[in-house]
Amino acid sequence: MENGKKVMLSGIQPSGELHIGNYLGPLIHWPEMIEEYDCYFFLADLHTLTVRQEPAELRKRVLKLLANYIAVGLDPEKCTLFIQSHVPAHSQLSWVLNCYTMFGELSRMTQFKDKSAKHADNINAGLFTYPVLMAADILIYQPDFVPVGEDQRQHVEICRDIAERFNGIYGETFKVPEPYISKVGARIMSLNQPESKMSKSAPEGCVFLLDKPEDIMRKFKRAITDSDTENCVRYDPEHKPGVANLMQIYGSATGKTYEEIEREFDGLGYGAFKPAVGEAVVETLRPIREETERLLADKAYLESVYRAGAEKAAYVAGKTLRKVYKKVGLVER
Ligand code: ATP
Ligand code: LTN
Repeated sequence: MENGKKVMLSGIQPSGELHIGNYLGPLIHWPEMIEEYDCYFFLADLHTLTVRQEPAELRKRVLKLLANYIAVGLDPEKCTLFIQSHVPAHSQLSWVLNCYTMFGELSRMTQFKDKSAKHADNINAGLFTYPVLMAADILIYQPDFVPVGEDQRQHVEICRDIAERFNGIYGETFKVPEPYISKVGARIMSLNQPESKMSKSAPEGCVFLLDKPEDIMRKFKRAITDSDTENCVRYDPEHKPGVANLMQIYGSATGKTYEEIEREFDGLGYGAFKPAVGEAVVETLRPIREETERLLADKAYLESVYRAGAEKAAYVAGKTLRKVYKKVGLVER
């Protein structure tokens, strides 16, 4: 805790282009947090290695994601932005925590089961211990809150279990963090398959942050609504998942409630609603796209940001790591 402020931390994998699920879910809320909390936001490049990557592509994506972070409003002067692999203490703590995490608990992780099914030819140990590295990422900064999307709740829960287990054996060492999941936008669904979450691994249903306005409009005009004959904008996720998802996206982009949206499109139908959602998203993303492009042209600036971030992060992370090494009985150098 710095200046008595609560601590907040989160990360995103540079595993592909950011989509509006990543943005309207967790990321959109991060800039407002930097005023109130002591925030750490990082790029989880080590996690990305759990799935085979093209090295040159991965390097480019890291810079792009950093530019995205700054473009959405994460001012590097007001929060700590860094690259996970630049702070080796994460991996060092991860090893220790591996020895306090059970095979059975990791086997229950739904992301592990999903990703093993998707990458059946590469079910590597990193994919299995992914949540332990994530727990290390978190616990090493002693945060109060971890803002993520709904799909990451289980990983924050196992992180809490690991922290409590460790604290139970060695006495108070880690703060046990809370997940921080926004009500609207926590699970944005695919535009062409509203029963599955919008995901980089299914790009057909995604709207990407850097998509051109005409592509965004086309994607929304083609978005699946519902097979009912009602043609009425009404929030009913069970019976009308496609419309509910578009309402969620429109609500996150404009700040309007579901009742306000229903009233706005009363009697107008999907033909008016879908382009309106497209336009709201275009306007929300326009400044982000322009600012990302500007930042990507200034590599020296991006470099200065991640260097300074790593230095600040490493200082805090080092303190926790030393404390942990000492508690478990490793001899100090
Ligand atoms: P994906 O499943 O899209 O390939 P991922 O699960 O590896 O990606 P990241 O890009 O690492 O996700 O996720 C970054 C953040 O975005 C996480 O906090 C995650 O919970 C959130 N997130 C991912 N997809 C969605 C979605 N469809 N709706 C809301 N939040 C999401
Ligand atoms: N697994 C997360 C990315 C991630 C993360 C973290 C999020 C890695 N380490 C620590 C919050 C805190 C994901 O979004 N797929």
